[in-house]
Order: sequence, then structure tokens, then C-alpha cells
Amino acid sequence: MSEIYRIFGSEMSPYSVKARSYFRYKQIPHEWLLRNGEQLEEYKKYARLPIVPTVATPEDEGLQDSTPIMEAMEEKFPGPSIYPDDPDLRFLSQLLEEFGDEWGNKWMFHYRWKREVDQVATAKRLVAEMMPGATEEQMAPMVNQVQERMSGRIGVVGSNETTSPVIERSFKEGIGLLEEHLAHRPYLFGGRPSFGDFGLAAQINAASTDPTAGGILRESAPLVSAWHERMLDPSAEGAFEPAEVICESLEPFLNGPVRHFLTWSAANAEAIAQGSEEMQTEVDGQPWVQSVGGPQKYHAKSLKELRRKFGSVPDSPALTNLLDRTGCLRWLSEA
Ligand SMILES: N[C@@H](CCC(=O)N[C@@H](CS)C(=O)NCC(=O)O)C(=O)O
Repeated sequence: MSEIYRIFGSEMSPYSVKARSYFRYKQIPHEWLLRNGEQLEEYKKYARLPIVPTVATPEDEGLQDSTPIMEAMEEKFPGPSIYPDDPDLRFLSQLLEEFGDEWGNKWMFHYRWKREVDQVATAKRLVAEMMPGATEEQMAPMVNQVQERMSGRIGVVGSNETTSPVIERSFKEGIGLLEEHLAHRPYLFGGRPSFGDFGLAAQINAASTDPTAGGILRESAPLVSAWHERMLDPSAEGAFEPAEVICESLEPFLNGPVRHFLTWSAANAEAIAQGSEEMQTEVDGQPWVQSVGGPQKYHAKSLKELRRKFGSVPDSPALTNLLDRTGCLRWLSEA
């Protein structure tokens, strides 16, 4: 039996790139396979859901969902750990990972499919990956199809006329705050990558490959740009930093984008629990309205999981006070 893990993914998929960065950092033997025509039959053997990444294990099992994939691998391959030893930092790292997967993905997906220039550039890259070796002419009908289909799906991440300015402001604020935090360290928690780095860097990296978001990043956030690129093949350069230092430096980011994300996530979970078809709330003082469908159920589940993780952190006044000051605590403590 082969000892190699196989990752079926796409260069365009942030969750796939996240999983690949993780396998690289941990030096877990793996093979990266694009899910295109050549691999489709093999991919289908392992994919319960039609998503990437899908990992085929040496035991011939299929794994999906980047977060549980990484958690399962951490148990099998503990070193070098992506969990900071300090329990407060460990939780903050999990919070930032969830933030990246859910809110960072809104940033990325919104910019990717909002404007024509990004739609066209992305559709071309997606089709080139699906049809290796095809000419522009051969690809053109498919490019149009993908552009039409995907731009119509922008609402899936909650992007619409009402929320568009909130998402764009959050992105700009977020990368500005990360730029300050990363002025003093190569990774979010110090000298080595943590759980949170993998989740957040992958979304920002995907955004950076698109014209509009990429332009904003290159112009306004050179350190964030260097970080998300470093995260494609990260290596430990030092230790995780002490909790006091990291908590102080991350406070503005928690108090802005992370608080806004949790406000949204709690309202989403509430709408699902009530069986509503639409959610309405305020994010960053602005109205947020979106329809609630299948993908939002996934978010409600992952918030529940984050709350479970928070519930298992050993009692820590420092962490509780930080989360309280930044307006995050109330959303993490609710049942
Ligand atoms: N929660 C999943 C999300 C995976 C996901 O949404 N993947 C997207 C690409 S980024 C996908 O496969 N979309 C459908 C498709 O490409 O066919 C994870 O963390 O792995």
C-alpha cells in the first residue's frame, strides 16, 4: 500500500491550497492532483460531496473539509505542532482559522465574482485548469458559462447590493490591521505557522491572484502579501511568542473584523435555528441582509464547533477579558 496521501484540489480553491500548505509544512508525504478530466474518476471514489480538497489516505479512505483534515493529521503527525502551547493562543489560533474559512472566504469570493474584470480573469483560469492544453478559442464557450454561473452565485456568500460595501470595507480594514500585526513577526503567532495562519492566509492568497483584490493587496499591504506567499510553503523560523505580546497586538483585529464576523455568524445560526429564509442583522453599524440556504447551515455547524472549542479552554481571565473588550465574548458563550 502506498504511504502517500493524495490531495485532489484546485489552484483556485483556497481550501485546497490551505490543505496543501499544511501537508508541506508537516512534511507529510503527499501528491497534489488537480481535479480535472484526467483525475475525475479517481476523485469520485473518495468524494462524498463534490468539493475540493478531497484527500485520499494511504488506508484508502476519503477525507473532506480542511479543518477536520488538519485536526486528524495533527493527531497522526504531532510535530511540528501548529497549535501554540499556550491554551489562550491555541484558542485564538482556532478562532482565526474559523474567521479565515468563513469571513475571509466572503472577502475573496465577493471580489472574485463582483466585477466583470475579476469574473473574466477567474473564469479563464478555472477553465484553463479544467481543459489543460486547450486553445483560447476552444475554451471561450466554457469561460462564458463559468462566468455566468459563478457571478450569479455571489449571493451564496452573502454578497449583494446591501452587503457589498460592508465586505469591501472589512477587507481593507482587515488587511490594514494585519499589516501592523505582521510588522513584528513572520507568522500570526510568532516565528512559526499556527492553525490560524493556514486558514486566513489561504483566503488572502486566493484573493491576491485576482485583479481587484490583488491590486489592493499589492498596493496597501506588502507584509501581508509576503506572509500569504510564505504560507504557500511555510517553515518554522522561531518559536510562538508569549501570549501577552500576541494578545495585545491582535486586539485591534479582534475588535474589528473578527467581531463583525462573529456578529454575522451568530445571527446566521439564529436564523437557521428559527427556520427563517432570510437573516437580517447589523454588521459594523451597517445593515446586513441575506438569504439563508444550504451553505449557511455549514457555517452554523462550524460556529457550534468553535463554541465547543471555546468551552473547553481552561478558565482564563486574560482570554475572557480580551474577548469581552473586543466584543467577541457574547457570541462565543451563547448556547
Ligand atoms: N469546508 C470545506 C470547503 C471546501 C469548498 O468549499 N471547496 C470549494 C472550492 S474552494 C468547492 O469545492 N466548490 C465546489 C467545486 O469546486 O466543485 C473545506 O474547508 O474544505
